[in-house]
Amino acid sequence: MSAPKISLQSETTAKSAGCASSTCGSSARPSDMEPAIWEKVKDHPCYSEEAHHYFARMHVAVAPACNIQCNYCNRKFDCANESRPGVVSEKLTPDQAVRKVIAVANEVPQLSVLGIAGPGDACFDWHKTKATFERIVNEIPDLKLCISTNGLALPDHVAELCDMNVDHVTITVNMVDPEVGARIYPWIFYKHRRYTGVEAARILHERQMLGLEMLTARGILTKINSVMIPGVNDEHLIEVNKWVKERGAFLHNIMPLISNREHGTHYGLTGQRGPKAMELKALQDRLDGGAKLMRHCRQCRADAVGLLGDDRGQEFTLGQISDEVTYDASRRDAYREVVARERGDRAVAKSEATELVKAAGSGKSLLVAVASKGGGRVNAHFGHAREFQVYEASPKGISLVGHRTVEQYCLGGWGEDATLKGVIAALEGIDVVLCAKIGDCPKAQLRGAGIRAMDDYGYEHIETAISTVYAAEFGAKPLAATA
Ligand code: CLF
Ligand code: SF4
Repeated sequence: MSAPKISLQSETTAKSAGCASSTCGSSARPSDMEPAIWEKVKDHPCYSEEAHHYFARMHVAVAPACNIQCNYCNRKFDCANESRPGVVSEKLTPDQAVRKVIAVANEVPQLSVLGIAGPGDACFDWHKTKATFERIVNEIPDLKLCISTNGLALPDHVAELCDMNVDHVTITVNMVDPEVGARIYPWIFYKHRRYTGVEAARILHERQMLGLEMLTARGILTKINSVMIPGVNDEHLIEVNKWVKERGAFLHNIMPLISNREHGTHYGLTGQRGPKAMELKALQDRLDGGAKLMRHCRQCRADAVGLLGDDRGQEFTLGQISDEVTYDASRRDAYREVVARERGDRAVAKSEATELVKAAGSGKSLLVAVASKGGGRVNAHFGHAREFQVYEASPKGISLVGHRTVEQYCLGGWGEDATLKGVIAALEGIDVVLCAKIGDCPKAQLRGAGIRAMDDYGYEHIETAISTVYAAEFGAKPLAATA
């Protein structure tokens, strides 16, 4: 049987000139990362920003029970179009989960990680989490296993996580001061007892720190997720960042509170607002130099499937999966070979782009929103984008600093004015939009809002396109002229 034909995405390489660099097959490991760590993160879309352009995760919703209550959570509410942790369309038994993972692995060659992120707590609902992982290790041994937990039951399962080769654990830590915690957690259930108030928050805090220390001691990479709740813990997250850095956290991911009245959460019902995109960025910028930040989180559903910015979960509901599925590794294997070549070329392009931006010596920064379908390229049409990746170009280089979710503006060849207004509002603070194609009308309306939209760099590597715009803006020579 011949190997299946796989490309990154048909549009991704449409204008690339083929493999011109000498880095084909390069692992493109960043210079500041040890080889053993790179091996663990290079295919994990959450732990490596670079990997998220190429690789996908899937969550299986096998763990519905939870041992605490967070004021931002209501697991009864479900909307298939919404992306928010704890939200799920159907809960699965471990057997159903294994069937679904195999079906997805056969269809989504980018799949590299299986995560259990609820819809309750993966460590509290431990038997289902463990049963699922044990079966998957036998079926698809190279799939990375990952869990997300509130941390209360985590210390009880660290040894088993180690035994199952789970390399990646996320703990949600919203406070290190129980007084702050009492405003986030009304109760916890611990050792057959219910605790409330400051006492509940103190126990949770101690268990979270113990779990983190145990994972660090065993070399398991631990990411800390924190929900930024304005007026409750926003300033306090600076302290949280220090604590988790001292205890060996690999990444700190600060996520905006999602709070709407219709979600029925305590915060939603009491009018607690979430932060604006620029408030989140300002806090993240203040943490520069602390625990390394993750800035590309998409706040996934507990049944998400696919690249981080492109949830395909609705294509893989149980009703769409046949009763008998057998794993076929050929598509995933072929895809990995393509990615190895592509990421080597991208590393060269990124390094050249960074040099160009630094050489401009302007001292200015530019916030650029990019429409991308993956592969690290400017390859989505403005009207088709459901999110924009936000990059900052500054004398320090070019970095991904977040994303903005939008409603798709163009459906079936025409766009709604009201939708466009929402897109423009979501792009607040952005200087330039880069996309593969944009019409005159949205371009003009963006210009009216002070945002320049360009489709001159369609299908380029993202960093190459940004550096060319930056150089043109601030007076340095464009990349082509320096080659
Ligand atoms: Fe899932 Fe979480 Fe593992 Fe990733 S998600 S359990 S670490 S595989 Fe990723 Fe989603 Fe953000 Fe989580 S983008 S919410 S950080
Ligand atoms: Fe909801 Fe997770 Fe909090 Fe449990 S830990 S209440 S599932 S957000």
